[in-house]
Amino acid sequence: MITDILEKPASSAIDPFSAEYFRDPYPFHAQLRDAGPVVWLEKWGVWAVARFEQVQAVLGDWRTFCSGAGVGIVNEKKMGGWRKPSALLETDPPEHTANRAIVSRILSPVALRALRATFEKEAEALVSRVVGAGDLEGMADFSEAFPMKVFADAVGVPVEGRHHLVPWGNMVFNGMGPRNALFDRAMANADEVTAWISAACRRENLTPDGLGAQVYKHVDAGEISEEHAALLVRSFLSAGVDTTTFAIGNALFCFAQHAEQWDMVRANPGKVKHAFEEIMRFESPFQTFFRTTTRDAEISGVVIPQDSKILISVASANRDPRKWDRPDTFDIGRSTAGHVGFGAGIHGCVGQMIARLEVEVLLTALAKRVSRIEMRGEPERLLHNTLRSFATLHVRFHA
Ligand code: OVV
Repeated sequence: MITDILEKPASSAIDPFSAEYFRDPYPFHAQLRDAGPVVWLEKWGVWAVARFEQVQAVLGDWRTFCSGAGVGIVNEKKMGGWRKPSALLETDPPEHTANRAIVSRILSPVALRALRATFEKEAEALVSRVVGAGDLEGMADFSEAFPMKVFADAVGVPVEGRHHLVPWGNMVFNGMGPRNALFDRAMANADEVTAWISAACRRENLTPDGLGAQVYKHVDAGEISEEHAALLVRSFLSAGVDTTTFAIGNALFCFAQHAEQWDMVRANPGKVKHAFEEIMRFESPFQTFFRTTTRDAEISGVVIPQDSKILISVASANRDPRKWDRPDTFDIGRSTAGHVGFGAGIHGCVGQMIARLEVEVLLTALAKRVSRIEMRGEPERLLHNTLRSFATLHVRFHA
């Protein structure tokens, strides 16, 4: 029990779940960082950390800042959530450790090597379809099309009904926010979408050689139950589509706006890998999520009571001038070491290697064929409780 209040906490009226914030979060990030190391958000009655140092500290201390009460704004231990908690995202050690070990092996770099050739072939095919094809809607026709094909194939999801993965991702990630209009809209068709997802996670509906089927090997080995395997497969479907779709969209936007950076990639395709890390820093697709205090906790001298929700803005940490030089400059030549676009600590993105593989392969294929990514008209910003990208992004890929 901490008895001395060391510092008076900063307080802010900023609403990180408002349309104004989603349209341009960066000035709000600066205000939150400057307000203090941890800030009370009056509108929702939760805390927020927006500086790099404190974001890293919170993510590094799962004993104090747990995930088992959910990583959305709702305390799922107290209130219950809208879905059964994820066995990976919303658990703490020791349960988390065992689940993570299973998925981590399935998604390890060595295990993923077998996927590269197929991803490359599909990337070439997609790029061939879009290059010189005139005006395209870069989200649906490109950014979403790729993961929906290669990731869904890799997991081994049925082709029929696959479109349900998009509204499901919308439910999962908007569902981490408060009960606002975005939340309600995402849940509008929840029963039908959930039914399809549940079925897709079952052994008999997965291809026998995919990543999903590999989870069921642990059932055969007597380690986990059939239901538990289905829940782990659900994590692939929840975390693997929107995140990469939106990362690709953000990449198109960054390179359309910074043609000289695209020229650098084209001049040296070996730079693609690193360029993706800068995209993850500069326009992190997964912007915010929560932790919950397991006890009275101290952050830089401020006492946060037990059972408090803390918003973690990885997006803000990735642009904190206390950490980064010229944080608001998109520069594929900079060091991106330490960015928290994939999170950090024991919950750091377990799928980051497959995400990197997808984006690297796709941007490499694009760099070979496309001299310029031209934005056609104003992109339409996606208003979303946790993810940052575009609803529509009209582009033209010049040969
Ligand atoms: C990282 C992430 C995001 C969304 C859902 C999940 C994980 C999950 O495990 O369900």
